[in-house]
Amino acid sequence: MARPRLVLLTPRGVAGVAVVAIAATDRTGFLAQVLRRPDGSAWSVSATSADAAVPRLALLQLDGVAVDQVVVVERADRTELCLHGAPAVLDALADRCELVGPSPAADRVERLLRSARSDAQLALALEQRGAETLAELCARLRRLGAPARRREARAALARSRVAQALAEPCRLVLFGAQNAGKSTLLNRLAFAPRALVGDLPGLTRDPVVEPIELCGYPYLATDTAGEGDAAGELDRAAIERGRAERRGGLAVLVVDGTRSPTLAEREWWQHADLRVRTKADLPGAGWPADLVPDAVVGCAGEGSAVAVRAALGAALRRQRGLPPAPPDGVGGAVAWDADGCAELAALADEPGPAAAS
Ligand SMILES: Nc1nc2c(ncn2[C@@H]2O[C@H](COP(=O)(O)OP(=O)(O)O)[C@@H](O)[C@H]2O)c(=O)[nH]1
Ligand SMILES: [Mg+2]
Repeated sequence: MARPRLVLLTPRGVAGVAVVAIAATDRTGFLAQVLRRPDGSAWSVSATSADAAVPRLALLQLDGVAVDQVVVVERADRTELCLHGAPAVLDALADRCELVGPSPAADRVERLLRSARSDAQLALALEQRGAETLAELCARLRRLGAPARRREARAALARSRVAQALAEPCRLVLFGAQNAGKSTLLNRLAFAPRALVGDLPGLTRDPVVEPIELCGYPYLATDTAGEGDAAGELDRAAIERGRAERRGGLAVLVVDGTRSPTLAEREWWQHADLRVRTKADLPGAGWPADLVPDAVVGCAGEGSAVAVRAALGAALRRQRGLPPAPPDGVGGAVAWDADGCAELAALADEPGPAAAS
């Protein structure tokens, strides 16, 4: 007999309840094998519509041993079993069938629901839980005429970018010269004295990583060792580590705005994703007109944090081309990965996926 397919409807956990579903076509023989009525007599699938969605108690019996009490709900197209979801029970069932987890997209939404750090993330997860799936959306778009299909696919792509940016923190890596003010900036962004600050060059060695939210979008801000003369082996290693951190993240150059940028800073200016002129609360001299920063901040005192966060958050939103963070979800189905975005881009007659940065 072919192994029946059992779909896991709830995320795998270490405890709690697991709900699994078996399709109507697979169920009769399998359920007769593994279920008993509470009095131990044989289980029969009640396919009458009058019984639909009526929960019934049963014993889950594997190799003649009752291992769990389960609630069975029969529906027209499937039977659902609400198990006590201890991993051992699921594993024992998985040995007897093909246990299929939730789709990656559904899993993504469940994880967001459980790990949400803001109201906006929670609202997005709840919205996406009830929204059309991407497959349903794409099937619907294929039935539309070309102009409407393109328009809706483009809107879905834009929604996807926002949803991905809301759900997945973007890595920010602060870099620049020693004493530029990177650690002070990180502390303002974090609303807390996370990194040591001082006039001593080479003070920051290990990267300091802090989850933060700016203008409603989540980030992982990383403070790194300043570029400059390395007094010894440890400082050289710290600078190398900082450079490695920048790969794959948004490189945020921090420049001390009280003096003229050095040649090295002019070089980094070309390659940075975002350029911040700091110490704007102090009198400055010699800032060149040709270097226009994305944000200008003064980080003196903890009281500056709100303004610093607003300035950097707005600059990042501009740099990433993101709208104001929507507090109540994005308004429809989204693609969570590059393949999904490519499918939507094809429906929009666009050349490639708009990957989230
Ligand atoms: N007034 C003022 N001082 C700052 C500002 N940012 C940094 N500093 C000071 O500049 C020095 C170096 O700062 P720090 O954050 O340790 O620089 P880092 O080496 O780039 O991490 C410290 O004495 C800070 O207090 C700022 O925006 N305003
Ligand atoms: Mg530092």
